[in-house]
Amino acid sequence: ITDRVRNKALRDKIVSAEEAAAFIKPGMSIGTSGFTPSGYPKAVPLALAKRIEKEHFKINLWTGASVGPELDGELTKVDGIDFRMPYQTNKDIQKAINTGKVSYCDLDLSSSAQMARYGFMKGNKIDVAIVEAAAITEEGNIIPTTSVGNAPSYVQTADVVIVEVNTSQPLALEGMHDIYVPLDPPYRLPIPVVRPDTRIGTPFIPCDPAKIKFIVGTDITDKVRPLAPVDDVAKKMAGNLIDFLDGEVKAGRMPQNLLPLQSGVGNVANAALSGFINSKYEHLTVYTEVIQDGIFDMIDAGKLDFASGTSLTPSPDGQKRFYENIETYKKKIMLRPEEISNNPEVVRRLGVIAMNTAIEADIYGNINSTLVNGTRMMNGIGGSGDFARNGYLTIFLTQSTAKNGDISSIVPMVSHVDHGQQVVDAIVTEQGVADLRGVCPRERAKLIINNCANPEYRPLLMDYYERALKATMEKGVAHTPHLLKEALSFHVRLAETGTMKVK
Ligand code: 0RQ
Repeated sequence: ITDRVRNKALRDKIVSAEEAAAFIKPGMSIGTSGFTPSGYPKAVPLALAKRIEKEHFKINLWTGASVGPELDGELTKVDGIDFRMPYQTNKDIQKAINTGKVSYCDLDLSSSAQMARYGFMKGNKIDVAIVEAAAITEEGNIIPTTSVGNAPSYVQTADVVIVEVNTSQPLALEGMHDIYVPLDPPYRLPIPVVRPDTRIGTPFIPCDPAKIKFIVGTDITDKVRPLAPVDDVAKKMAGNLIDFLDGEVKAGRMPQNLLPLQSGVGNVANAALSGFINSKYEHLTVYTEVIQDGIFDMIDAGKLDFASGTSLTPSPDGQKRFYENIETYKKKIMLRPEEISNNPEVVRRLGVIAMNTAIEADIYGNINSTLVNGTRMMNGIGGSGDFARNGYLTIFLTQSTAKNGDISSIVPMVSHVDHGQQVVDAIVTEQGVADLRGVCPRERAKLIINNCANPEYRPLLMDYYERALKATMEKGVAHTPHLLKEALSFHVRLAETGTMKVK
């Protein structure tokens, strides 16, 4: 790694992962780079997990979003995490969160960095920032790798910085990043991003070299994950989405090349993006957080002019494709801190088309993205709220059923609300589209049930709605008709019988 540490004086700080991990004390708050299983530190967390296994203590872990198994997985297995924020997807930590072993604070990603800077979080401050780097510059600044996440703010606020220089990450990543940390109130200035490709910051994370206490070399690769193949149901959903956007262009509400696209993470979001590849749209732009395979496909198909995000989140195949063609992709991709990629001000200014995935939606258009049956944490809100609340057009996608049809993704009342009906412009499933703009709740219910619900569940949902309407009309309380004793009956039936279907 010596060549990658360009500041000669800093080379004296190169130590083993074990030596660096030995610095971490029980109860410390650690802020790491990483957003999805990309660009997170690996060697120091693995060494820390080994130490915790022997010495039995806990730390608080603050990241950009989800990270790889070397962090959430290994540290959870040794019971080493007390507090975790702001997003996760690892099965081990999910179990620990849902059994009460880990205190998890699920946050809008755009505000997680400033919460660290404001001193709002447990422990109030970050003791140690651990950041993965492709290189360290002559000045001691840090060149990030496949994600930026919250690393710039964690470096800024931490007392001590540990840099993991990862030689599996190509040096060609240098130049892809645009690092900008806003000033805090009361002197905050406008964030000057006016197009997805506007460059506003530096290609490195500014860092006072005196803060860098240890540098560790590693070649452990990002543990990217495969995506589900785009099946027929997903294709239908993507087709419905494109038809809906076609209508917007025809109606003159959107330009011929649409507006900057944002799409969430996961199988549904990737499938949605796949719809654009064979569409008529050209010169598309993307202003999003995660850059998945679908975006590489759009670049390869010549459909995409530029993509701004905070993280590259390819599948293993996509990762190979990216590394092999990095010089081409680099011209069209920029990675920013998540505070900027997801920034409410910028999302509103650019007029982003926000396309996120729901776990379930209710007949009035409220969306649950985080808690299965209202109690089991899945991943977290991630950036979905940042984009949904500020988008030009806010769309939620979901397949109409889950778990082989035993769960209806459209329910009378969601068991938890992440996105209130006021921000939801449209719901798209493989069945169709409910355009909810300017529509009152009673009309919304009919649109969502008839256009989006699975035919198998439509009669049950309509029966609920009609009885709720009658009962609330009689009392003059029918703005949003509900039968409180039955509102969660689909969920109760699922818990009791294993299916939402009436047997
Ligand atoms: O379960 O994992 O046991 O197979 O949820 O579902 O259909 O594969 O969809 O990968 O797109 O994830 C909402 C979780 C969807 C995700 C969610 C079960 C289903 C399966 C996954 P298994 P799919 P996806 C950008 C923006 C919130 C954060 C966000 C998410 C698993 O998109 O976390 O949008 N979103 N961030 O069987 C019970 C239901 C269900 C259900 C699906 N109604 N009830 N289980 N599942 N619907 C990203 C970031 O911010 C970083």
